[in-house]
Formats: sequence, structure tokens, C-alpha cells
Amino acid sequence: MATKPMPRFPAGFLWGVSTSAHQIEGAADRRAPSVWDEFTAEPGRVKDGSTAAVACDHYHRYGEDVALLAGLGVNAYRFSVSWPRVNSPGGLDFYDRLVDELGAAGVRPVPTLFHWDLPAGLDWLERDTAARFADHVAVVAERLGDRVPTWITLNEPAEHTLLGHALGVHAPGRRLLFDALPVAHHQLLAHGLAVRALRAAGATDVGIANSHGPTWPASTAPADLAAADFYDTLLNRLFCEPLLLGSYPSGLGALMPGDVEADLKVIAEPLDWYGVNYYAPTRVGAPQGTQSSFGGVTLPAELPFSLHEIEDRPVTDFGWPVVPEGLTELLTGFRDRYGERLPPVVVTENGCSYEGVDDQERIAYLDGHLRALHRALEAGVDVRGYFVWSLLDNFEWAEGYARRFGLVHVDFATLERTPKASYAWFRDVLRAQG
Ligand code: GBH
Repeated sequence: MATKPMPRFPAGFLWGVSTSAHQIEGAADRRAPSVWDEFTAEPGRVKDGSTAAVACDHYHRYGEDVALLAGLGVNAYRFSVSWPRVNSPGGLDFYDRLVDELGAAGVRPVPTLFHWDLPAGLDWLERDTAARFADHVAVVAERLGDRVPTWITLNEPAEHTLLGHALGVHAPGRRLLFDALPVAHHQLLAHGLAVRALRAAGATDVGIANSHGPTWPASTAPADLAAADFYDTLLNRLFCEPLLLGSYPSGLGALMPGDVEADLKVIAEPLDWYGVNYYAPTRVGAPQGTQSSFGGVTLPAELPFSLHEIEDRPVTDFGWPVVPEGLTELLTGFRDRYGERLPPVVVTENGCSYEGVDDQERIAYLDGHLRALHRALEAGVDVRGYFVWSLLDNFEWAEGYARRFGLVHVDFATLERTPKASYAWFRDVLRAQG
């Protein structure tokens, strides 16, 4: 473990941990079904055959979990509000209780209004889903707005489009490839409508949590550079330029449904801050014309790029490379690209999957990434917060319970929580920050 003292972050910095409803709550019998419940019920979709019906049982154990947050010393907690639960009788009562418990513990609630658990029967291919989402947001904001200062509209529309609708490894399991682009547009529209609904309810601190990472070309050969540029456009620019600049990159707007110019005015509603979820860079090369496999995902031959391992790097249990300086590169790159158009940045997720309670590798990962974040601050990026993914080991989507991202270990047989070495390490970092 690194012993150099952690540099100081600015006063008022948000220090937090993140979770999401479907991944931790359980109590599936107390809410309507989501597309993830349907997907999980199909054989072979989730690797270990598990479901999120119980997960961490956070729905019943939130008091214990808020005590873990208080013990950690974070000043913010990012969770998500389950839309199917809000649609069920009494569903909002749970978030009422959670928000009150957080308030009593002195932890700022930072809810995400959509983290992939779409109510069953809704579909992001339908434009109307965006309007339905805005209605949902208005209901939640009306109920919790007196105690919630900070809101997140969507979690990672890029991954939800790519994994859920283009490649089919997440719910709803469609393999539409580029025909999934309307799913991106409708989520971005939903984001803009949600910002308006939140403002109408008096919210003054609104952001999004977008997934981003540097794209590293496989070589300097023109075909590799072009493929990497295309990948960067699809995974990075497509999901931030409509918000920050009010336009789609590289003519992609022509592929979107509806009155795109009018929609972009909604999508570009000004944000108070911009959330970045960072895990690793991606090495991208020219297409190889064959089906391939990357990170356990089958990539069809038709894709106009290929993905490659980043060599000479340690990898996490998930096989993702550990590249802390990718975070500095990402944030300074955003600042250079978007300048004044980029609002203050919050890292809304960063973390890694490792086994064990004596998780020295997680400590090294987080330590390295916090120092890399500080270098972005020193380089002039206006960074306002950092959230570790995740508080608890949880239901890791298509991987089931096999990947453990928590600062707190969960025994999924007994639901017992055990703080890991990384929990004590993060607590000490926060104490030293004051
Ligand atoms: C997030 O998605 C989700 O918001 C969260 O729910 C989830 O539990 C968490 O991360 C952990 O997975 O193979 O090296 O190219 C993260 C989306 C997509 C980011 C795959 C890393 C591949 C890294 N991730 N990506 S690599």
C-alpha cells in the first residue's frame, strides 16, 4: 500500500460511494417488474444463474447500510431510485425513509433517477418513454425535493444503449447494432426533459452520470487511428456533445429519429455539473472482419472497429486494465475539447472488482486513481467530487454475484456485511482530508 500522503482536495469536495437500486435493494416482491427481472428469467443471460430478487436486501437493511456510510465518513451517497418501485403502491415511502436516515447521518443524498431498471413494458425504442420518464421524475422530485439538493438524471446511457440494445448482453437483450441509435436519442431526450422537470420542482444542482474513458489507438496506422476515432465518437462524444454543445458529432444526428434539431434544444438544457464514470481506457484498432470476443462479450464481424488488450498492465478480476493516469488524460482531454462548455466535473463512479476482504489491490487502485484525479485538479480541471463504485458487493448485472466491487463484503447466503481493508483505508483518507 502506498504510504505517501494523499494530496489535499478542495474544501467542499463531495466524497461519496455509489450504488444502484436493482443491484442492492432486493425486495422484488414489493415493486413492479423491470426489464432486468424479465432478462434475468431467461436461461443463460446471467452467468451464475442468479437473480436480484434479494440481492443485498438493502430495502430491509438500509439502516445498517446508512450506518456503514456514516462510519466511512463520506459526505454524500449516490443511490438510484427504482422506477418500477415508484410505480408500486407505497414505493416512494422507501426512498422517503432512506433520505431521512441519510439526513440524520449527515450524508447528502444524491439520487440517480434511472439506472437501467426500466419498468417492464416500457421500451427505449419508443419516443414516448422519454415523456413517461419525465413524469416519473416529477413525481419523485415532488416527494423528495425538500430534502434532496443534488440530482442525477441517467446512469450511463452509452452502456445501456451498447450493452442492452446493440450487443444484447444486458437487458433488454437486443442485438440491434447501429439500429440501437434511437435508444441513445430517446435517453438523451429523457435526460433533457428530466432536467426541465427537476428545475420546475425547484432543483438547482442537476447532473448526469456518463460513462467515459480515453480511446487509445492500437497503432499509428491510419486505419487504426480512424477506427479509434470512430469508437471515441460513439462512446464518448455521442453522449456528451448533445448535452454540452447542443449538437451530435460527425453527422450522427442524421441517423436519429424525430425532429432532432428541436429535441437537441431540450437535450442541451444547462447542467450544474457533469458526472463521469471512469473505469479504464479502451484500446481500439481497425476492424478485423471476423467475430471476436472481448471482456466476455461477443463482438460481431460487422463492427467498424476491433478491441484489444492493453498490455503490460495489471488487470482486475474482471480483466479490466488498471490505468490511473487514464483518468487524468480523460478529464484534461474533456477540458481541452470543451473548454467553457464543460461544467464542473464530478467522478460519479470509479472502482474495481477483486475477491477478498483484505483487498490490497483495491486500495492500490483507488489510491492511484485519487492521485490521478488530483493531477487533473492541478492541471486546472474544476473537479468537485469523487464517488467509489461501490459501497457493497452487489448484483453485477450479467455477471451475477461473481464480481465484487464493494468496500464492504456481502455474504450472499447470510447477507452479513463485513467492511474490507479498503473501507478502513478510504475512511482514513477522508479523515485526513478533514
Ligand atoms: C458501471 O458500468 C455501472 O454503472 C454499474 O452499475 C456497474 O456495476 C459498474 O459499472 C461495474 O461494472 O474491458 O477494460 O475495456 C460500467 C461500464 C463497461 C465500464 C465496460 C468498463 C470495459 C472495460 N463498463 N468497460 S475494458
